[in-house]
Amino acid sequence: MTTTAPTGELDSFERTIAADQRIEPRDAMPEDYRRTLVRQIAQHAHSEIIGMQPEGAWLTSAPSLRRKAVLTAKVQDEAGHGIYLYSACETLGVDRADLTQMLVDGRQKYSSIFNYPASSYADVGTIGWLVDGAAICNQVPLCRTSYGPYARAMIRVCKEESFHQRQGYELLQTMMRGTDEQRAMVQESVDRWWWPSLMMFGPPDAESAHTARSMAWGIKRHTNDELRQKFVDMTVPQADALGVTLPDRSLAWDSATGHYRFGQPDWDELARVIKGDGPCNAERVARRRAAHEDGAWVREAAAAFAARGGRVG
Ligand code: FAQ
Repeated sequence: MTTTAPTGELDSFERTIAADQRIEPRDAMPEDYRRTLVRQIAQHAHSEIIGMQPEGAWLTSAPSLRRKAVLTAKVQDEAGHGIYLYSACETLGVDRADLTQMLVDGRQKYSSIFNYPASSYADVGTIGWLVDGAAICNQVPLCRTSYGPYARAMIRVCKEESFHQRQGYELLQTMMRGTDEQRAMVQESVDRWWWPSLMMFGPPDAESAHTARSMAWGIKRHTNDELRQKFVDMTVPQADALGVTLPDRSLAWDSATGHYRFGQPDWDELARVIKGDGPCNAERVARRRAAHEDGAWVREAAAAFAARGGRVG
């Protein structure tokens, strides 16, 4: 293991982790711990920012002023989450501008889920229900992650994700009380998003490169498969209450384990989407790159203003 600190100082790191206390930015930490956090937090931040695109595309065609206000608030929240997370990442000695550059150059990842199209308005509801629902399952335990700034950022993020999930579910409930055509839209949307939502938790534990190390360091508190199971257990009763069918014939309650049994997502598809070959990868990154380039003048103006000591004129 490479380290950023002398061995004695790393003893203190090991003691802090063993006592389940938080590591703070000025504490000594192994270089691999720092690098793992930068990778995960940056990917998480990029996901929040790229994740604005599928729903953001529906802002101009929301069916009422209320729906538009709710969706605008949600999409703005995602931008805020990205900013908290980039800030948390910067406490590890990296620069947000470099992270953004790595995203638009394809050198850093973001969640596979945002490479699927939002092709109907029902998708706004399904993203809130399933994608934010999966995000909550994954992120509530991250409020106890071992790195202090990441854990603190996650507390606020989770409160807001909870509102996002409810607004999505409420939208779907409204559509399910509507016409046959609206009910069919909801079912078609759920059919498309169910399996990609299960893939958000990452590959199966047996194939997960980082889980064991990240669990030992307290960065991850549960494995990918544990969180996927938790999501299924939480979501099946919600689907029943909504009146939709989840597209998995092997879904069944297992009274022996106290959990639902469910089928396996197409793991080859996840690998393809992660490598950049999903339905919308090229479009999402191109859009992010264009937005970054369009914002160059704002960054230049802000830098010039700061260089003058914040004085106008
Ligand atoms: N997509 O060894 P593992 C949201 C990569 S935010 C893409 O299991 P790890 C809010 C992984 O990076 C959603 N890549 O990795 C919202 C690694 O590649 P690397 C984002 C994936 O880190 C809602 C390789 O595969 N949430 O939704 C994926 O231990 C609605 C091996 O995998 C977070 O980022 C994937 N699904 O576990 C916004 C939460 N899965 O880096 C807008 C924090 C795996 O070696 C609208 N992150 N990979 O090249 C985590 O909890 C973890 O990083 C995991 C992956 C669980 C995602």
